[in-house]
Amino acid sequence: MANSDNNNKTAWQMATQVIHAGSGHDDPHGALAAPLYQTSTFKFANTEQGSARFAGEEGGYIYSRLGNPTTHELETRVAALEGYDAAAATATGMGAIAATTMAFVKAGDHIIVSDAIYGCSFALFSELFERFGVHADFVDLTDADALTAALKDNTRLVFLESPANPHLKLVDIEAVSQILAGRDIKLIVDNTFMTPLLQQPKQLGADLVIHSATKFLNGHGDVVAGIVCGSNDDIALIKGTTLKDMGATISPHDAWLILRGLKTLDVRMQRHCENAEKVADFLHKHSLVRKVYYPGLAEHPNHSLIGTQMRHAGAVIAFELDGDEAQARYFLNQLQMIPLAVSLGDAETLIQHPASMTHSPYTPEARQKAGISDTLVRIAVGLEAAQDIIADLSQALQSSQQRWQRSA
Ligand code: 4LM
Repeated sequence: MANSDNNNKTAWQMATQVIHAGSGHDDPHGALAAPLYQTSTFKFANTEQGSARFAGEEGGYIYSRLGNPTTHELETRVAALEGYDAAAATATGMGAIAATTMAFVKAGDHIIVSDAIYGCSFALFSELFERFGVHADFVDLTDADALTAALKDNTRLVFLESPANPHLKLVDIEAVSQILAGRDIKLIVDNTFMTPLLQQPKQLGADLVIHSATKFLNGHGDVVAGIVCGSNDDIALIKGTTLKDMGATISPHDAWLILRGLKTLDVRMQRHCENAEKVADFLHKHSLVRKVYYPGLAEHPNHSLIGTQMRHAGAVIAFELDGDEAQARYFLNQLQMIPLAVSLGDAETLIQHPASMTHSPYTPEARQKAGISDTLVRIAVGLEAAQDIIADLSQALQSSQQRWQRSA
């Protein structure tokens, strides 16, 4: 029996919602897990039915680029968690950002983007859209006056990440939405670092919420995918235009894997967050670490948003070593358990060098302006025992220290 009224179960705790909310699959055999419809196309009973489906006069599936029952199950599940009517799952997080933005802009339009975001999002807004006549201004959205000054008559959307990749700068989302109130401007929040368990941008005024589902939502490092959540009208526009015709559609198998991952999102996030607190504390106290960027630390400039905008600081930490870029690279090369890899939200703790990796699409000037230095290291804390993560960081820091002392 389909749990068709599950979207209304808002009284459930999030731990329950990640398992039940939005589930609507109706398998004739009563399968508990959502069935995987690994099919590219769907048979019509006759030409009348086929034509009616294409004309939108009859529901039902046509072709998996346009929709698929496994994908739909993922969409209703994540939409319910984020508190929206609907969602569109995409091939990657970048696919979600591109498809969403393109659904709402045309040549000559203007968009405002937060000054610190993921490197490929920066490239998309600063280079690719520019080629099609859509200009983006990168603005410090923590500064209300700067946002107000950047608004133009042709501004169509504001895009932000909070916490920002890679150094966890926070934007007061509600303050931004209040400035945009009454204007025909979509506020789009990339909630990848938080998940709906830690932050629900809809409650803060966001029109659309995007995830790289590659990260915490899936949680197992075996999928690249994205999703955008919003109103029925906005999602219908994205599905009916950019997704349909450009085809950044998710594979049903990837949707199925994310459905599997979602069930443990609550317990995973708890461990991720507990571990991150311990790692941040360790780094903060270490003599070789010059600065730690983690909103959970009292010294973070937006620490007060913890407990209001966001329930927890999350599991991504950035830090600066007390040395130069060569020293930062030496430290990264000494790690034994922690893989040197981009991405985040996996069981494995992952560590990387943003300036030469995730944020290499920035120009050096743009990186400097956004505060992404060459000595910055980003760690996405995983699910291992915190003491083992800390032991690996500790031995790598110690060996770096010895090497620097030798060469001093
Ligand atoms: C990374 N990030 O940081 P796909 N939005 C945010 C992201 O961090 C990312 C994307 C979108 C990293 C990938 C290598 C806040 C990606 C893009 O990779 O297209 O699913 O998501 O390490």
